[in-house]
Amino acid sequence: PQRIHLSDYTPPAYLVDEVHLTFVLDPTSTRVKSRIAFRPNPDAPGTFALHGEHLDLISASIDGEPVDPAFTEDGLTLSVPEAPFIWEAEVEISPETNKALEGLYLSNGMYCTQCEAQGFRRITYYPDRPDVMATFTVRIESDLPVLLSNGNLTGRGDGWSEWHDPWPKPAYLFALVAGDLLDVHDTFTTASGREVQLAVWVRKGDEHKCGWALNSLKKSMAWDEEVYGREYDLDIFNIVAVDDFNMGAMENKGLNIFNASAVLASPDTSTDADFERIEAIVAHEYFHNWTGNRITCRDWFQLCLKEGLTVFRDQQFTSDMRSAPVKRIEDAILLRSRQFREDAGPLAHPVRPESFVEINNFYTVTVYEKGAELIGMLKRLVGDDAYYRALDLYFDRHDGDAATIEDWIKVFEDTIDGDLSQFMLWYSQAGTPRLTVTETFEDGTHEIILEQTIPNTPGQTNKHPHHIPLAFALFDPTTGAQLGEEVLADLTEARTVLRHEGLERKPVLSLNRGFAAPIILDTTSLADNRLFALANETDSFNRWEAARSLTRDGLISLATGEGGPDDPYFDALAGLVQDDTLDPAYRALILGQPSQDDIAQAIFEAGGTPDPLLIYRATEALRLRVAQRLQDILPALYAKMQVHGVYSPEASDTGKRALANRLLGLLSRLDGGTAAQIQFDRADNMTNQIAALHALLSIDRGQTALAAFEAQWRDDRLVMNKWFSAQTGTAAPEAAVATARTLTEREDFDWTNPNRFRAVMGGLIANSAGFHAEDGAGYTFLADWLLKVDAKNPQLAARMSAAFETWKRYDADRQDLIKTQLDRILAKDSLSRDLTEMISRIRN
Ligand code: B3K
Ligand code: ZN
Repeated sequence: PQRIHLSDYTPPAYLVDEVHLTFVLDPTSTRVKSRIAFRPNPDAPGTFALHGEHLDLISASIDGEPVDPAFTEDGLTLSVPEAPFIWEAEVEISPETNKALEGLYLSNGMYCTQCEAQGFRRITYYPDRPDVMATFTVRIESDLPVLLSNGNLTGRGDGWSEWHDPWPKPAYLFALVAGDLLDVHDTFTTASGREVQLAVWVRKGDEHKCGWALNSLKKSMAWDEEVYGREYDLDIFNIVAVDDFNMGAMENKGLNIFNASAVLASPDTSTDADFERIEAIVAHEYFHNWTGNRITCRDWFQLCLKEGLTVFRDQQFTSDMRSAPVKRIEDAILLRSRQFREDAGPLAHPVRPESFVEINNFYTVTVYEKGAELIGMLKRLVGDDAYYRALDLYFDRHDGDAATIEDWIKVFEDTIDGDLSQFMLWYSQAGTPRLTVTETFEDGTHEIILEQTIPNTPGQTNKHPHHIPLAFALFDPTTGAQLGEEVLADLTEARTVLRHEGLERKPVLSLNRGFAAPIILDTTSLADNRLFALANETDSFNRWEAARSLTRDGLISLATGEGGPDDPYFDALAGLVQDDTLDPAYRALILGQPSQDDIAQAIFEAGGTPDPLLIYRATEALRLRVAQRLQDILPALYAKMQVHGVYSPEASDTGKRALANRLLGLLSRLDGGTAAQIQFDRADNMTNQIAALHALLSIDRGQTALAAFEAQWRDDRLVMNKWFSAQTGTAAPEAAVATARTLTEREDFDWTNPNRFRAVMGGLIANSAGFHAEDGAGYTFLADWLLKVDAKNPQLAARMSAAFETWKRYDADRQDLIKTQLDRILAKDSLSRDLTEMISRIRN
């Protein structure tokens, strides 16, 4: 397969003004007629070529004259007039047999599309690249009652409908849906008075699960007007729920298509976390209308232009809807466990990659989450006021463009009249920067010496220092009071010294407040500050961080055969958890443990070899010790955190349930599951039901509840996914692979449904000690499934294969076992481009 390089970019040789498509839908022989107005690009003359894959070309003509194109590896080519012309073609495709879930496919009798990044070429011949933008007119013919496409409805009759999207768009934003659907609708009036028809389209029976998504959509629309001054630009906004979908959702212009799990919500079937996730994904896709659709990407290397910015915007939105400190901690947990891990392993790549074989492999936590962190840092560096002025300029200057990261940074440079070339390195250098901190104190002068290094990553060595905005504060060691205001230091050198004079005592440092820079702080020298921070820290992130860091060190100590945390740690935890001035959601986070995988990474980074089983035992042992220390207060606090009355997914009740359920997990270590069983039996919402089930399963008392849960929910696919993942996720290490195998043998384990496959396999992978079982059974099991799934759905297989990215952390035996599986996968004939690229990168 061919490797594509950013440096090889050339503009399109032919531009498109208008696209007309007619679909005559049929499960195995859908006909797609296209009528496309092309014109030569005066700035970039070249040959005419169209992308196309898995298409059966029936006929083609130019300006009405039949033509006979030459087929190429990824489409066709043909000599064409040096003047505007009309290309017409008819192709046949088979949605029913398309299990890759890319292009046009059938999901439970419903037609739908997924075109990002390069799925449109599976629908018809087209210049399938984001810098070719055109208006689309679409006619759909089918007996199905609901026929949808992008833009506004322009006509409809028996067995057909017609749509026109006035906004020029790249093909990846094209969408079509046809099915027996119902809509739940509402309206939104924009700031300038335009009334927009909003609808969520679902199967019969799911109507009662649409309210939350609709409400989230309205909140998003209002928020984007208020905060970014962005109004919606069509008369209709449709959301469709689809059962089989490779990711969360897709921002197609005016017709967002969602994984059913990212849109359907009701208290008895969805957890608080589901509600929060749905709110955020609805917002994310809606926000793409400006950051992604109105301004799109010139090429796929610029993916972070739309994704990093849109993630940042949805994070801001969630912070405003809920608790900003809690959201920041949640984001940091995700970033550190997933993105830092990616950055530290064989799959590390810059936020703007320089080359790829399969672009779908680059929809990563680095592009998305680290991409969002870069926006956050930019905002810190220039200040809020300049940030929003820069964004106004961006929307103004680039509306209708397919833009680049250079365009984006230029907008900021012009706004602040400054030079951000060093900041640009964040987009091109992979790897998480490490900041080593040392301090000196002499004659009232305190020095903080900060040394910055960026580790080598595949293909990249000898990196330049980054421009890091580092927020810090000093505290008085005796009074515990903060000394002066928080300061933002601009680190641009490999070594920086921050000096403070005239101090009576050596101050206590609080660094990288708010986790404003996505870096690893080497805090060995600050370890003594953590109990102080738990008591005195004024930055909510760093206070949580102190607890987190103590918990992590306690687990490492236990996992490496030492004694674990001391009394002061447990005392501090007990104090915090009972502190009613703290948000319950925050207290729940304080009680949380890093994942076993995080501990493995930490041990590896400290030069050790992690033993998954010992780490598992350490997490269990620490939970028990925390439970014992909190023994006297657990029942009362658990009772106090119960929420009575009508269920609400808003932050305040959610926080109480989060704390209550965290306490329940601890309680069940002491009472053998009595409280958890009572909660399970009485639960009137999914949050409490599934938390109780998890608590019971974790202490191996879950069989009765498991059966009851299945009997209650066997007909609800989304709820049953929770049932599947709960089992693989909580199984004891020695039973995990067998549990997963048994589940995959069930009738209702339909692995062509990505949600179901991820439920079982994702649960197993998260169960570190189970997946990394000494005999290698977890590795063989995953490899078997990757091979099987890859033959139908390469994206799904490729994504799951990242579970192997950490293999070099482990002992020689485990490494050998994994290597054997990686080589076995690579040896398979007709492996997809997706999985070949992933496994080869991991193997190196
Ligand atoms: N833009 C889509 C992701 C497309 C993934 C293609 N493999 C969803 C999102 O980020 O909003
Ligand atoms: Zn996105």
